[in-house]
Amino acid sequence: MTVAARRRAAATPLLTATGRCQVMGIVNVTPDSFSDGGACLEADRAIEHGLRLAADGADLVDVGGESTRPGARRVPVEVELGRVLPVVRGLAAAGVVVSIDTMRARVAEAAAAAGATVVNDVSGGLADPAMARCVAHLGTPYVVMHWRAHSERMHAHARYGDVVADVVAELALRLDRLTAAGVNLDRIVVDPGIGFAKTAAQSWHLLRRLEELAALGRPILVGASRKSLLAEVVTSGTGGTPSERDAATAAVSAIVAMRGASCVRVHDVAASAVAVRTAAAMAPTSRDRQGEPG
Ligand code: PMM
Repeated sequence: MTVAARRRAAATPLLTATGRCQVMGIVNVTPDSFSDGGACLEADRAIEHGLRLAADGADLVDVGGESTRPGARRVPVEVELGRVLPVVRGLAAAGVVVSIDTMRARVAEAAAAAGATVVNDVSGGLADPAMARCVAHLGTPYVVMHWRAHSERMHAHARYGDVVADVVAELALRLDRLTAAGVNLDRIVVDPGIGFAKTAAQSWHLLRRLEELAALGRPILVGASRKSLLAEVVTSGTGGTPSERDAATAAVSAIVAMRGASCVRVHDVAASAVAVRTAAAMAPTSRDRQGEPG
């Protein structure tokens, strides 16, 4: 790793102990993402949106150019590069910490050259055999999500014995394989992959038993924002449009922050920025633990 890359990696908030859960804002430069597809397809609008998320309190902004909605088809690598690179460049130049949401080593590498300092790979290295070596070389923090198959086929893979135990075991295997390929374990963040090859009930189990992911010994990122599992807690009775799930998303952010998550990936940053600060303010202090009055 170069000195500059080491400095960038060290400066990324994902792996820095700040005492509170970090907020990753989402910029999907796609026509078809499930909740915000098409809103940011032009680079200028995507950059403007990313800047707004940073102003709303995002600690970092995640830029993606390929939808992973259930049933989504893959896009050619050139299309993905064309979507994300100007946005990564524009946001990084404005001083925003940028993560690149990609399953492709080529995109991760080009995005890092354009200023991204975190790689967020929903496939945890399974989609592209070149990703492990790429990330090892870049030395950036690497978000390793639990994943079983591409979006077109993922529903057929939502079969588990005990979903939490199976996700922990599969992520542990991923960590072994990635570190064997040269990825620094200290740079890895794990993610249970809410909604990816999981039914709503399975996703709720993972959130309910989030503490069990701590067995992996790595920071935990949770991406539940606007996802379909939240439909059942929306009070409109219809499950709500994706943006009507923002209040539920913020509630999840507060709860998982209190239960040890290091980062939440969300569309509505302002609400979750308040939620994670509320969780931090309510966390027991060492005085509370010793039974001293405040
Ligand atoms: N979910 C989506 C995309 N990228 N990355 C991580 N690490 N975790 C997630 O849960 C995740 C992700 C799909 O949601 P979107 O279409 O709203 O971005």
